[in-house]
Amino acid sequence: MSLIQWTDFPPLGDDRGSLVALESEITVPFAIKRVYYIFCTHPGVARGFHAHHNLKQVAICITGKCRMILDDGKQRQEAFLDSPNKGLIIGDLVWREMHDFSEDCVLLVLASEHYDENDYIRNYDEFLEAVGL
Ligand code: T46
Repeated sequence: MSLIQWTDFPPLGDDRGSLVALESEITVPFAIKRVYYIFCTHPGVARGFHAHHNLKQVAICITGKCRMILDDGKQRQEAFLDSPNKGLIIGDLVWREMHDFSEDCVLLVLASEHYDENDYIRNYDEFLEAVGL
């Protein structure tokens, strides 16, 4: 099974320009409790390197691009985020890393839960234990 699952946002633009609507529990497959965005990432910086016990997210590159690695402990796959028209769905207990941010990258993330540092697994060995490997 592929770890890389996308949700597509229908283009609603017209001859004036582009428009995308993100709809909770419709094109975003959960009720959105939190929105955050990552931008002005310094050159060469990689982020993430953790998993979550209970957090579903959709990540959308609004401008620019970055590369996301998802890892379920058995397989490691990568996705290139470079379109405001599609979101990468990231489920529970998936290790994620973000690399190769372009200077103009704005990564918007929609989350199913409020921020909770206790939900993070920031050690890869603990992550493998959590997924039963
Ligand atoms: C994820 C990837 C894709 C908060 O206080 N509230 C928040 O909602 C978030 C997301 C972060 N923070 C604080 C926690 C840290 O002190 O902001 C700081 C940076 O967070 P972190 O190092 O976790 O950032 P990333 O870019 O490594 O990871 C983030 C999300 O935290 C994470 O859930 O899946 O983006």
